This record gives sequence, C-alpha cells and structure tokens, in this order.
Amino acid sequence: MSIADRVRYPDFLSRIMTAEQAAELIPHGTNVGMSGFTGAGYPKALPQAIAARARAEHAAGKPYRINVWTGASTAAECDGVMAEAQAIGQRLPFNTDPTARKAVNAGEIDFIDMHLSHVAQHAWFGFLGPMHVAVVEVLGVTEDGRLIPSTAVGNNKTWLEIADKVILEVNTKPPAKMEGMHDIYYGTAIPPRRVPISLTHADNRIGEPYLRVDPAKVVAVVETHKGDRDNVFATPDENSNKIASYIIDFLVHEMKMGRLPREMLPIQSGVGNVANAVLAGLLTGPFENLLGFTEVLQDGMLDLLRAGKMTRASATAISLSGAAYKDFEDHIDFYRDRIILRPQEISNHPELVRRLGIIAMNSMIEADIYGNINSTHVMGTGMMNGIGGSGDFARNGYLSFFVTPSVAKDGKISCIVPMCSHVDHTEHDTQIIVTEQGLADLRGLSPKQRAQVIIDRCAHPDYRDRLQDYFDRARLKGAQHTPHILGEALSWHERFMETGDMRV
Ligand code: 0RQ
Repeated sequence: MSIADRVRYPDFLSRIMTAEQAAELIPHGTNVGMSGFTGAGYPKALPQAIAARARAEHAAGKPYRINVWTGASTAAECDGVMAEAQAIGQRLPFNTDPTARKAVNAGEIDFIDMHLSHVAQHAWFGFLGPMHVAVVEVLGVTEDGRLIPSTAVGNNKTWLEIADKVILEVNTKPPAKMEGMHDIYYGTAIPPRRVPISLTHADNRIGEPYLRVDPAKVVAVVETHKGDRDNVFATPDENSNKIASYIIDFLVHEMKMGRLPREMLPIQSGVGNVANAVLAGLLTGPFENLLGFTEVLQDGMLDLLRAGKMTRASATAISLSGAAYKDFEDHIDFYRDRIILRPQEISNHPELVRRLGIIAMNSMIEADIYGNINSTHVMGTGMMNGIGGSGDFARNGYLSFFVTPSVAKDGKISCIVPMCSHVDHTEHDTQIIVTEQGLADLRGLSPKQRAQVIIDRCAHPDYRDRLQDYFDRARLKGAQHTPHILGEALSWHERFMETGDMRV
C-alpha cells in the first residue's frame, strides 16, 4: 500500500517530502513533541534525519540540540540515534534506550522523569514551555483531514493541539484495518473547567477513532514503511513463575474472603519479563472474562485475548515481540474488536484507575523494609528508565503489587534493603510486595509489622539474617515509630559501590 492510498486528504499530498527536507524545519533549540510509547508508534525517519543534521551542524562548529518530549520510551532508531549524535538537549518523560541512558547519566541530556499521566496536563498548563513542532506517526489521513492513529496514542492528541507546526510520518507498514480501534477523548480541559470523565467500565468508548489536527499547521508529510521495536521477552524463568503463582493464589484467596469481586477487576501490568510471566500465569489460572486497563499491551495480554480469558483490553500502546506482532497482523479482525487504544492521559488517569478498581502490578529495583519503593535509580544515583506509569496505577489502584526477584546481579545485590537509596513510591502507596521468596501483604500493618513481614517473606536467605539484625538493633536503639540507624541505613549500597558485592 502506498502513501497515496493512506493519505486521503488531497491537500496533504503536496506536502509530502523527504525526512531530510523535514528535518530542515527543526532548528537548534526546538521543543519537539514526538509520538511513541514503549517502543511503539515512534517516528522512524525524522530522528535519523535529525541525527544526520546534528552531526553536520556539529562538524561545521555550530550547536544543534533539540528537546524531545514523547509518550514514553521509543527505540534505538529514535532515541538511540539522536543521543548518539548528541542531538538531544532535554528529554522527557521516560527512556529505555541504553545510549540515551548513558548520556542522561553522564549529564549530557537533561532528563525529566515524570508520571506519565502528568505529561499532557503539564504541557497544557504551560509548565514545560511552548511546543514548537510535533512529529507524529500516523497510519493515514481521512478524506476530511483527520488522522488515523498508529500503534501508540501516547500524548499525540495533546502534541497535535499545542504544537505550532506538525510533521506527520505516515507509516504504511501497520495494518490499515487498525482504523477504528482507537478511542480519542476530547473532553479534557484544564481547571477550573474540568468535568468528570464518563468512563465507568474498562471497555467503554468515550471518544472518537481519529486524532484531530488543524491542517494549516501540517508543514510536512513523510512516508515510512517500518515495524516497531521488537520487544523480545525471555521465556518466564523459575523466579518469575514463582512470583506469578504467589500473585494468582493471593487473588484467589482475596476472592474467597470477599475482598475481591467475583467478576474480578481490570488488570494493569507493567512491562518486563516478570510482568509477562504474571500474565502467562493468568492464562492457566481460574479467572475468566478478564479486562485489561493498562498502558502497554504486551505479548501476555495478547495471549489472554486470543485464549478468550480476557474479553477486552484498554491501553495506550501495543508493544509486542516480532512473533506476537505477526499474530496481531494476521488476526487483525479479531483483535481490533478487543483492543481499545486511548491517549495516555486517559489510560493512566488517576480518576479512572480509582473508579474502575484497577489491580496494579509493577516491577521495581528495590524495596526497603518499610515498603518504600525505588523504581528508577540503581544504587540511588544512576537513572534506569523512569517512573513511567507505575505511580499513576500504584497510588490509585484497588490492589497494588510491586514485584522483583529478591536479589540482582547473581546475588551480589539484595533487592530488599534497610532503606531505599531513592524513593519513587512511598510506603503509603505500597500494598503488596512479591519476590520469588514469597508475598508480603502490607495492608493494615504498622511500619514495624511491615518490616517483619517483608524480611520474613520477601528477603533472600543470604540477606535475611542481616536485615533482621539491622531491624533488631534499630528497634533497640531508637524504638520510635519507624526505627532506623540513619548512619548505617545506606551502608549496604556503599558496600556494593566499594566491593561490588553487598554480602561482603
Ligand atoms: O540489569 O539490564 O544489566 O541485566 O535492573 O532488571 O530484573 O531484568 O527487570 O526488566 O522488569 O526491569 C524496575 C527497571 C525492572 C522496570 C525495572 C537490574 C537488573 C537488570 C532490569 P541488566 P530486571 P525488568 C509500566 C510501568 C519503572 C517503570 C514502570 C522499570 C535491570 O520495571 O523501569 O514500572 N520500572 N513502569 O540486574 C541494581 C537492584 C536491581 C538492579 C534489578 N536492586 N540494584 N540493579 N537491577 N534490581 C511501563 C511504563 O510505564 C511505560
């Protein structure tokens, strides 16, 4: 299928140009809103052309950096190439690309780590400054100039509304039959004119299938024909399977106790191998007619839909492995009725997460004995990916799980520590912590009670006695509400920095 088949709005045909020509419209210092969420729906041609332009400008002794705002992560051919060419000045709100991560941690990129539900509204409030150009991947343009969204909606609605100029990348690779899958809600406003969002069931449609754009703002249309990042998942290992089985047993127990409705509640799942293993566990679990209300739809949820275990899934992006994507393409008629893609300000909206009673499951880097969670900073200082949507769901979910293997780096790091080296989710947002050692249900427990349960149930045996010893001495020393020996609390991390092993 060619671009002429996809661009049905005649006025835009005269604006078709190469990515290199379009990159000339993006000068040094531009604030650029790009599409893209978890390796899906990101622009595939412009970033390469921007990187080439940056290299040429730098070779001529001229400065060239742009500020890049997206939905969430993109891919090596977007963040990666631009970071490599030193073309990014500021980056928000989430990144998983290793080259960009290195530049962030080296201080070459000013990275702003934000709750994903905050991004659109902060842009609207003017907190982030003006958006000069939006570069948005779409699947096509309708006869009347509306845009058919791609595999990720992310912040595209907002970018198209607030940007001075718009560059469209029309990707002819994803199936044209995706038209109609999206649900773009145009009822958001800024305070004091906000009204309730009328979504009362995870599979409600409350918007329209297309993105709106003022045609006068569209300065370039660029053709691409490329798939998204291949999000390869490892086959769930023993630890992931154990974590998954604890969560499923717990959900069954909660239902028996009458604390979880019989029809189950919608599920949010973070990204990564453990999250995928939990979804795989649900495939053989006792729950039927599941609903997904999440930000990223990954392989595990596609499997649940195909197996008929899940009836519908709502997300902002489809982020799949190559094999799962092929299945999605081959069975697009089946999936298009069962998947709803929304803007991330809706998929992650605290009002909706709380109203719908979402069961939130997110991975973490470490937890401390009181239930504070570090999702972002290795050893308290090195940025990993960002908080992403975990906070949107964790604080507002009906149930909120944080999961991790109990140790990292071949056992040299304990993921349960006396005090988190960086806190993303406070003890108030954490209900249940799960490692391959067991599950700690922290609901209704005081700090000292929580510490004992976390040490007993979640810590690895190599570290359990040491954690117990720390907790016992802290209790003897201060014995206040949340006992700590402050000078010692972070010595575990210091020890690792000095010796490369927390056990030493
Ligand atoms: O290191 O990459 O060098 O092997 O961290 O850890 O165990 O492979 O787990 O890929 O699921 O990532 C929290 C980072 C987990 C992710 C985090 C090292 C470990 C490995 C990755 P290597 P795993 P995952 C939905 C919700 C925040 C955003 C979020 C994340 C690497 O899930 O970014 O939840 N979450 N979003 O060895 C030092 C520790 C460690 C550690 C693990 N305690 N200390 N290193 N590692 N624990 C998605 C969106 O919002 C878009």
